[in-house]
Amino acid sequence: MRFTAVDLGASSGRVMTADITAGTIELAEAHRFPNRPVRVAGTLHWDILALHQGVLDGLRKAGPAESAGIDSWAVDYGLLDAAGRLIGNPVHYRDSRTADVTERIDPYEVTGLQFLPFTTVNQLLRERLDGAETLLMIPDLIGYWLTGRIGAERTNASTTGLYDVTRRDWAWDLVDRLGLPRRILPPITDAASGPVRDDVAAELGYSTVVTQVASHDTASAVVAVPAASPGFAYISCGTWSLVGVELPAPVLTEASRLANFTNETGVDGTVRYLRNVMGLWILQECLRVWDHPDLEALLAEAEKVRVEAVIDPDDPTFLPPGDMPARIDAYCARTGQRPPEGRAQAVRCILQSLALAYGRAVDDAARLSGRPVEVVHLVGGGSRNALLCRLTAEATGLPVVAGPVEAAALGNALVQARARGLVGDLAEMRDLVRRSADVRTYEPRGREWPQ
Ligand code: ADP
Ligand code: LRH
Repeated sequence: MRFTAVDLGASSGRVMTADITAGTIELAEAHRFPNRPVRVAGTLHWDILALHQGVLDGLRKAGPAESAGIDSWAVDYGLLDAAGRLIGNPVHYRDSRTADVTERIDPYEVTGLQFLPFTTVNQLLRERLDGAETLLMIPDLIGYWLTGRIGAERTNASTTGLYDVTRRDWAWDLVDRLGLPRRILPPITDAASGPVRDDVAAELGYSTVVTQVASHDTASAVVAVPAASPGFAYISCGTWSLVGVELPAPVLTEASRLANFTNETGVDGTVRYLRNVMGLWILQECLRVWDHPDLEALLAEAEKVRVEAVIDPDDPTFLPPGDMPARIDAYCARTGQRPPEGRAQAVRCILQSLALAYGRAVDDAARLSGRPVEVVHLVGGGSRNALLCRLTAEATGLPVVAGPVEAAALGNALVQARARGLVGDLAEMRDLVRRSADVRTYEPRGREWPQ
């Protein structure tokens, strides 16, 4: 059976077809389009209409399938008025409107979330909500435009700072305490599906059903981690790196809060216990500032150089868009280190620093959850970066299994296949990925760079 996975990442959107049988899964790219944020009158927005157009173009190119599913980055949302029209254009989580947020407002023991300044709740408190009737997270918004159906998909709802991770419902007491209108939060859904609107079917040239998947891209990516047993950590490695373990229940201890670990909801009641690491975003911004040199050639050069400097990728200076090479230099000056010289050294400095941050996060996840970790699965676009994978094996002291690259799209398609009875539980879905995906293992060796 053929399924279509729409996966909107912070750097690109893609529409993939997945041909799934009881024993195999074959993924192919139907369409890829850049996700280019737009600054308007000082505010950084997602170009939501261009993204929606990319989805329509992709669905048209992909052609008919059993169903389609949508996932995207978390946290961000659109607001609808009483007539169901979008009010304003969704704001990007890297916009400066939350730059002054330095403390959490949602209680850790309720939401279980790490502190991130741009969490939905912090954005909402800086938003005019007078005319707003409905809040839709980005995949729910695209789903609404395709099908006319309104709902809050659970995995994404769990990233808002307004979700009670234990009671598995909106944290209504918190919503009331913050003075946010209850009406804007739609019912939380786990398995909603429905046909596309007639006008959408006319535009696509066929009709299809949109099946609700784990619409938070990280939740979908973790579904497709090809782990064979529970003792694994994952690094979902794209624009962000999400580093942690999968658990049956949240960890809401004080030690966990202090280590800034999050408990996001996954499929089948699982918890993604992880920390956000700033990820390849820093490299992406360097490439933009350097006018897009060839990444693979640059990585080959970075293999050959040595550099001492280490940055903390999670330093707030690296969050907003901007001149990352200059910020790395400034960071090094501030911390008494010799800055990297030239692009290859800068790239190596970023990758070593990320690998060290991954090492800390994997250690913390294992220690705070009590879950032993024997292997690290690195999935997403970063799994194509052999140097990063090797450094990660060195920094964690564990074998790193790299791939699949398009984990989120695979997880998206697998959850659709399950809705049609083609596959069973998480273990079965992962078996299928293990049998079909291209992965490469990097064994740990001695570290070749300073701590
Ligand atoms: P997102 O879903 O956040 O848009 P992806 O999972 O698509 O991110 O990953 C994008 C990242 O993958 C890029 O920033 C880049 O660093 C890395 N990447 C993509 N292609 C390659 C490649 N050929 N070699 C090394 N790294 C790559
Ligand atoms: C990764 C991701 C991550 C969130 C961030 C906003 O794409 O969804 O899980 O923290 O974007």
